[in-house]
Amino acid sequence: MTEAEALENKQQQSTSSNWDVPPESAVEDAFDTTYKEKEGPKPPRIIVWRNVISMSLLHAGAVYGLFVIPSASRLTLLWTALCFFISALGVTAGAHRLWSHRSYKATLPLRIFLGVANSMAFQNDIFEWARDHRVHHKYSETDADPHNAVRGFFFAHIGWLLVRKHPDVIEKGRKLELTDLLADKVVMFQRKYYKLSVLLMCFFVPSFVPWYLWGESLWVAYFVPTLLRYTLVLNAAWLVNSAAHMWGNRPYDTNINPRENKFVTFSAIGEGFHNYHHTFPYDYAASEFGSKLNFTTCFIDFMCFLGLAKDRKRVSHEMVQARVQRTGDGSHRSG
Ligand code: ST9
Ligand code: ZN
Ligand code: ZN
Repeated sequence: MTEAEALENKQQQSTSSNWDVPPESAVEDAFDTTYKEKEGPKPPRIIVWRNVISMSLLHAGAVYGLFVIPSASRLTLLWTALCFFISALGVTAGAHRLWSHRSYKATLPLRIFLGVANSMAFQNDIFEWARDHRVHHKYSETDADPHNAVRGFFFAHIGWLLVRKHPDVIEKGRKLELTDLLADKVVMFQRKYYKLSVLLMCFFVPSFVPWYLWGESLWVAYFVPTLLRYTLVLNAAWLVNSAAHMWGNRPYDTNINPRENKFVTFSAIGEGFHNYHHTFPYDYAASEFGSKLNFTTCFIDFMCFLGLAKDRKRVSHEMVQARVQRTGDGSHRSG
């Protein structure tokens, strides 16, 4: 089976109505080879000072949080780790693999959990996140890519959130087919109540629980499980856009920038196999190696075991091998 046929198969897969999952034909994550950047001078960079100030304060708070760690109780540290993993899963298993790529199907209870976890991560609402991410895949490393890594590490990492978007991002984004997201009640509910849900899940709950349940000081609870944890999850996600688009091998496709980056894989709970992911964006494991070094894939597998998820899409070994031979950089262990 050729890749094109496989893609077509994927798009033709039907959804069963009792799962309340909209059709997948809407997912647009394949690279658009027809797009050409406009010639002439680039539009001016317009700095959004409100974001510069809030991101600076957040990072200053997180650095202070590092110094507060010794005063935190063991339970608070465990809670911090739990909040890290829950919010990270809201991004990786939720906004990314489920809602951006539709690489598996999830029942309503799981989608509600992922929606709540996603608000804990405060990385824009699911609809906006998935729309930006689909434009990222479709127009990678061009003006229409929200975090175009050709503009350097800083821009791809955080800079893109500190300036107005390139007009092509918005123009191309508006042409995307997003009906699956619009038809998803969890996505739309989270979008409607986004600010409130972020206040509650990203700031209030992580601070309140340690104070109320085991008498942690509010000061520690605010700086460690809340600000420090939030900043760590943000930076772990941003590393996928920056480091994993710049450093590492390209065993699957040497024509694209995304790379296999072990450090990012570790910090972003399984999202650093980025050369593979951009080559086969519909694979639920976002890696050739299934659940190996991939906490997010383990989580999705466990959800399937519990009957809360199903229809995980995978790329066959033969197809991966063919691609490695055809476009890989030779670093694949079988290459
Ligand atoms: C954050 C996001 O951090 C992080 C994303 C990370 C992604 C990583 C991906 C990697 C792979 C997955 C791995 C996950 C790993 C996770 C590991 C975890 C351990 N298409 O936005 P505006 C429209 S967020 C179509 O204001 P400006 C928009 O609808 C952090 N339309 O643009 C609006 O229309 P209308 C917290 C689009 O003015 C209009 O354009 N959040 C698109 O240029 C204006 O929209 C923040 O810090 C599109 N793509 O401002 C907030 N985009 O007027 C940051 C926009 O009709 N955001 N539109 O309503 C902002 O403040 C602003 O968006 C801005 C740009 C200043 C950046
Ligand atoms: Zn990418
Ligand atoms: Zn992706």
